[in-house]
Amino acid sequence: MEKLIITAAISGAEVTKEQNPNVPYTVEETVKEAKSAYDAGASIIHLHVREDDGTPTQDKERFKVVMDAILEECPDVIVQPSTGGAVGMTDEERMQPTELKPEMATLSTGTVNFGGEEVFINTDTSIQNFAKMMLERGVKPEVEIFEKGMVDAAKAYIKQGLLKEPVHFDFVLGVSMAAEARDLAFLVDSIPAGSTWTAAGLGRHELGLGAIAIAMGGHVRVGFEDNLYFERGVLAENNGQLVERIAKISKLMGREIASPDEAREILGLPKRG
Ligand code: KMH
Ligand code: ZN
Repeated sequence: MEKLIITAAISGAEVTKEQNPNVPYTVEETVKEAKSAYDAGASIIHLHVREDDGTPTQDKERFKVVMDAILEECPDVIVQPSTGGAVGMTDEERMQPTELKPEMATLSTGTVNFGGEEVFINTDTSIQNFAKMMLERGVKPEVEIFEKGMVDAAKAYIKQGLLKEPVHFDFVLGVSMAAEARDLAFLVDSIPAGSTWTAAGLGRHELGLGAIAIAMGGHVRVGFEDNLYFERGVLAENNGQLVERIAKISKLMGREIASPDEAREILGLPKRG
């Protein structure tokens, strides 16, 4: 089977040091987390950045400093900034990191409830603008899917020429849609032939959904954005611990781990210059 691409969502925008003191805020902490994930086998770093006090920001300059520092330590890694940012940010704020022309960035194709009063809003107009800008800037979207309607929306954007095939999807399950094997199977069955996909299970679903994705031939995302625990009641010490565990499971299941350049090839990204 194809090698496994591991994405590490090292920081997130909603998780805090109060929940796990190892959540990175400063540039140094964020680089340390990226390096621990990279050393353990992650080929993609999905990146949110924070101010030193933990406030989420999409500030282009902050992203540049963090991305440059990550690439110093992990020279071949694929850095994938978030364009989701944090709930409540404007589209203009959210789009800023794509000005840096990263190889990839996320793109959510629908609106989703995050619990309580929190709604992650993505209107049709916003999504079209985000997709257009990513096309212009040569940034490959990772299409973030929280439920099946977002796959159908993505297919409409393909038809409109706003998403180029082959599309790479990330199924983030356990937020809106459940994270059962049948949910993942339904989504995988719904995407266009030739697409690639990753699964990210929230919290206690991270491990089980990851193993299912490995068996199905997909790829896996782990990390503090999705899950702060190594096991029930035990906080993860760093992102590397979570990456190392899924890499071990993958190898036991007969799938080797993709290097960043192998991940580029699988995802159809241009070779590094
Ligand atoms: N933090 C959420 C509002 C993404 O990174 O693109 C958005 C999110 C998805 O996490
Ligand atoms: Zn994210």
